[in-house]
Amino acid sequence: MKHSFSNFKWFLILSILLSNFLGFSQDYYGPDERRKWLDIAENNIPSLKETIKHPIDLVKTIKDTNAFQVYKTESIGGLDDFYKTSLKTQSGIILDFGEHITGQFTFSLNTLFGVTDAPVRLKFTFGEVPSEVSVPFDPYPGGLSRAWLQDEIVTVMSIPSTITLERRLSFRYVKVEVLGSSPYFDFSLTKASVKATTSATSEITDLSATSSELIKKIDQVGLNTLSECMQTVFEDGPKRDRRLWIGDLYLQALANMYSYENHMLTKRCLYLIAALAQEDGFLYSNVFEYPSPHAQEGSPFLFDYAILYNVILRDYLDATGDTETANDLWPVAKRQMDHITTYLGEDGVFNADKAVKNKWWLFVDWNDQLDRQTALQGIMIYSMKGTLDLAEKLNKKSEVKQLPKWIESMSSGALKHLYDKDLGLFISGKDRQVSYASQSWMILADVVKPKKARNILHNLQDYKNAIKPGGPYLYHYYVQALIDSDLKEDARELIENYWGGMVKKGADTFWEVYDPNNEELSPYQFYPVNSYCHAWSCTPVYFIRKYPEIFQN
Ligand code: RAM
Repeated sequence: MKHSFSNFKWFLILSILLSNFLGFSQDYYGPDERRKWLDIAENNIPSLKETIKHPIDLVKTIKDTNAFQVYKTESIGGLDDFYKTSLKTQSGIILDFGEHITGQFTFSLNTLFGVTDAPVRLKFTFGEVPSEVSVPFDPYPGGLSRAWLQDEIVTVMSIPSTITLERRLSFRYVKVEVLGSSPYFDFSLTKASVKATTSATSEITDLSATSSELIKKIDQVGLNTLSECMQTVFEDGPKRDRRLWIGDLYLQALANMYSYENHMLTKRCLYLIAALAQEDGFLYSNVFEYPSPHAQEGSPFLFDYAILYNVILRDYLDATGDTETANDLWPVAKRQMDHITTYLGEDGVFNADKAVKNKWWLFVDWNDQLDRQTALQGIMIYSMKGTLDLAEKLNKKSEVKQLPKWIESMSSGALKHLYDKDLGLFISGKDRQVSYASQSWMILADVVKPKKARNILHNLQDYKNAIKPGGPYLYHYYVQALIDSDLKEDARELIENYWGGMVKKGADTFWEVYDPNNEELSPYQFYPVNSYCHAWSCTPVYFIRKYPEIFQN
């Protein structure tokens, strides 16, 4: 008996060694656990509310240097006549649905005279903003797939007919062009509609009557943004990338907590991300639902998103009291902490260069000039604190005994090596760069107390060459840092100026990228492919509703 047990032991050791040697790695969570998580994710797919929407106007776009991206729309009226008039004579016309919509587009054609002796070829171009139905897409200079742009060519073989485009679309405007038709008959477009979908179904409470008109508008546009992104997952953008990203989820879940309260959707997303983790247990930054749930395998490991997962889980637990889910997913949160020390120096400072050299993606923001070291240091401390809090709530502190020590060494490391006393600012990287990202994350990580944080933020505002946020994702964290430092007035002004700036430029939903001084800014070298209804931009909803004393007075 003894003999066979020791044989078995040797067999086990040898097979582990062999599998390591041959490069077979083990699945960190195991297939059964993953299956269970996927099943839970599936059981929590929300049913989508469907609403039929119709165009409300006909418009044309005109160039105007004062308009957002130099294009604005102008009503040309006559929608009723449009449906009765030859489409051939109206090619290029734009239908305006009056609001941002996500859903499936249906249209009908009818003959006006003659016999349909040939197919009809139509092109529909869908735009979230006027520029998308104005700027030619080709030759396409963008860095992402050309196919994200929403232009669809349809060949209609017989008339009358009603056709629904297969692709789900996200837009307010649709341009209709006739690319081919027969001279022997004529036809009109008699109907156009969209079956709009969302999983944001609950009633929203009104803001207090003392709220300014601008704040009410910002809140509404934020709600539109969030509800459009709420489909069967929290999508980052219903036009693009139509998938679940951890960073976007974090901010959507916050806004959702103070508005639609669809916690089931958050739960589904948390399970989905967990089930689709890398084999070594660390998380992929983004996952897709179709054709079957899968992660973007092969994409670089996005460290800041992976560790923010833990904070989402903690917040979810706080909002729902659902300890079953939190306990279920605790191993995932715990595992994310194992990378804290991977590139941590003896001095308690994160070695960002080394991480990047080893192909980690440090995101933080889209601004290319940003040195990400100090921001990451802050995010690491922030997420360790969130994890510790989660552990406490689940009675699992003993499983993360290392965290208090790391928090302490990274906080003092930051103050010692990343804080410039003369400037009164945190610096980042070998060029000692000063940025909004570094200050915001250090403050959110509570490395400095509010009084010092206030000074830092004042110094930052006075510092001419500080690297500014490249988009709404980082602006969110900056606003939170202002609030945490008791700079409430500044926080309100920022929401009013930045998000309010989009509103004033006609936003129906908030944009993925927005630089007031460069409206054609795009991380993808072609601004029409930007997403103009983007998850991470919806957070004024969270701020306005969480802090009524700041925003609703
Ligand atoms: C883009 C998307 C997404 C974001 C990532 C990092 O592809 O805008 O929302 O999370 O970048």
